[in-house]
Amino acid sequence: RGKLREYSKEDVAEHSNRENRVWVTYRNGVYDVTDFLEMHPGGAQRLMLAAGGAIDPFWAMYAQHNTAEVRQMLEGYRIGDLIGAGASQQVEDPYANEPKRHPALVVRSKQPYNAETPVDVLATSPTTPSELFYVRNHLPVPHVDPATWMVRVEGEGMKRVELSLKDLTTNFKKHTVTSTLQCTGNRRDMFNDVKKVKGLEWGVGAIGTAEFAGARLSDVLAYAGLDADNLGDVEHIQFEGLDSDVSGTCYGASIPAMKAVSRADDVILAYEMNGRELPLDHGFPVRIVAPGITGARSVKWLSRIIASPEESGSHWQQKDYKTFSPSVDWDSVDWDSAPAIQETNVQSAICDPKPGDVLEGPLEEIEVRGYAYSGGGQAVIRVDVSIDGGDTWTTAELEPIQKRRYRAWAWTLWHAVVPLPEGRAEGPVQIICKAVDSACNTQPEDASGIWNLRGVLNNAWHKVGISIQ
Ligand code: MTE
Ligand code: MO
Repeated sequence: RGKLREYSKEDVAEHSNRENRVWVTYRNGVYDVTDFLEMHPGGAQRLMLAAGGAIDPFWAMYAQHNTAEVRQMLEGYRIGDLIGAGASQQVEDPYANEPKRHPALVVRSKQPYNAETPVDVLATSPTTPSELFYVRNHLPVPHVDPATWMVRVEGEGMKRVELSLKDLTTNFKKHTVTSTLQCTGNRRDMFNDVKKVKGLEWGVGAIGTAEFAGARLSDVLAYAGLDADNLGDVEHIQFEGLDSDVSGTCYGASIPAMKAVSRADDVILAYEMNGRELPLDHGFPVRIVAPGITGARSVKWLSRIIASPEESGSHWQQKDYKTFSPSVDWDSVDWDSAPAIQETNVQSAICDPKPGDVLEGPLEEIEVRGYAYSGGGQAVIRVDVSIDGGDTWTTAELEPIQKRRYRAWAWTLWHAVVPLPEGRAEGPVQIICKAVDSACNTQPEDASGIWNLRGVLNNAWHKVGISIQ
């Protein structure tokens, strides 16, 4: 290639808006990305954060986007070389201090770290061991000193309060909640069969159940002066985490204030998971656990609680974790037109057998095992299993942890012994499951009618193909 024009950092800095065109640098390359802005997978706004400067720190942060394919695409926008001070400077690796993880976790992305519980151990016990609990991180794991950690509680109708870990553990009653957390993208992989979706390729293992303990959020809000019987303008309780990106934007989410102030809703500031302090990946030292609500709102590494008339303004509340009709795609999506997901739909999955398993025949029956769960505290009242495409169903045996209606926060494990019809003792078998919750909601037969661009809340009948030999 011929010699390219040379630019200094200052030259690049002058191109930080659409009028002057938007330039960025990567290593010692200078790129005019104005025409690429609207095509940026994370949205133009995100790319604008780097306008007039280096994208290197962003790529170090969102390392999953730094692929050969993307770099090649970027090369198409190259207009010159960066010269002078600051050219090709090294970026500090924001992932240099990630915690050690159990090798059995099924990694879906390394940086940020995302991994699911291996299906062999998934739902084999009522609670998931913390080391094998799925991890969903959007950013590098922050390292927090528990001795100096504080949560700031403030906002409409409250006095500003700062609470240390000691305050939380000694001044507030310890409340234990066995709760399932499920990522909004659990089972996303199946959506790709309908039409490609954008997001981590989760199988059935982005879900887990743990015994969490901590201070009730309702107690903490009351302590700060929020009157549960008269919320005034307060509609939402927002949370912020200590994990942040290069621009200083931290992870954030909110839940409806009604849920936050209700004792029966069991939202806690958890400092224990399965009887021990929270692991680093799961929010040490303190996280929110909002049972019955999609995992994304249970903010880890908690730093702030804000009572507000508004929802969290974070990207994850406003521009992610929402559902749309199957006809809405990235070119037509209006994020403001849909509410943020809170309570989730009824779900179930088969964990054993696994896809592709070969069972030794001849067999008269197949033993099937899995989990079922519903949001909003609804209990699971039935799970049906079929091996003939849904013509006939065997009702599974349920092993509920909680049956309390409206407060069934944990999944229900189930197993079924399904008889094989005459003459089907060998060959391929497709096993199907579906659940019914205490609101009598059930799962859709296939994913086409619930497909959505972000690939969230897939709860189509779970189907597992095996064979008997
Ligand atoms: N909180 C912070 N601070 N940062 C995050 O990236 N991820 C959310 C939620 N809380 C997240 C967070 C999402 S999308 C999910 S599904 C759950 O945490 C996952 O919790 P886990 O990693 O403990 O399983
Ligand atoms: Mo999630």
